[in-house]
Amino acid sequence: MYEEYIEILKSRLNEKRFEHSLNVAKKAREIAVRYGADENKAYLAGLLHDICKNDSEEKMLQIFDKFGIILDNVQVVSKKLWHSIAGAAYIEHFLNISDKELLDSVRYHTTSRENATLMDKIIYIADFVSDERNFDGVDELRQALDESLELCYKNALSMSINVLSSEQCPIHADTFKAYNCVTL
Ligand code: DGI
Ligand code: FE
Ligand code: FE
Repeated sequence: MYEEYIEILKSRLNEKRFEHSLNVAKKAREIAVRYGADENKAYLAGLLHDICKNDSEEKMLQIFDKFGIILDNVQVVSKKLWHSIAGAAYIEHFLNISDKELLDSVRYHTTSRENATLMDKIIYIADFVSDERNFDGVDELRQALDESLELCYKNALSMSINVLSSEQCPIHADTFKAYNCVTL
């Protein structure tokens, strides 16, 4: 069932990113089982979430152009946000996947968003705590996840905002909106 997608990923991603995608898929399925979401959808969204990560800027700009995607000011300068926007469009239009929940979870896997769905949160978190991640604080995030999805989600958003602001990067409004609407 996933084989055709795995072959496509292998052809589009470098080895490290391919392994990351498999790990995120596995983690997403695990979180979905634990927190009552569709485990197959979570696995597939995890597999595909970084499908455009190794694309050139030109290729992603072509995708935006082809599908009428207009970037806002922060997105224009934050090229690291491009792969999630391009990825969702690629999956919809080239892989013919129409499931909105899956597409949105890929679209918002980097910034998250206001009123994120359970699937959005699962992919956002799985991307953060997948097996190969080893940044400072990742074990605390994994512990938080054992306790509460919301707690882990809030801590991950907070960590992103801290890291980005310490590096004086622009922070997308979707990240702040996501953070502000967590009720904990
Ligand atoms: O694609 P991954 O590396 O697996 O993870 P990701 O999609 O979460 O991308 C993380 C990168 O995106 C990381 O370098 C930080 C950057 N990023 C996330 N949110 C923002 C951002 N960069 C800017 N400038 N603004 C954001 O809001
Ligand atoms: Fe990503
Ligand atoms: Fe990722």
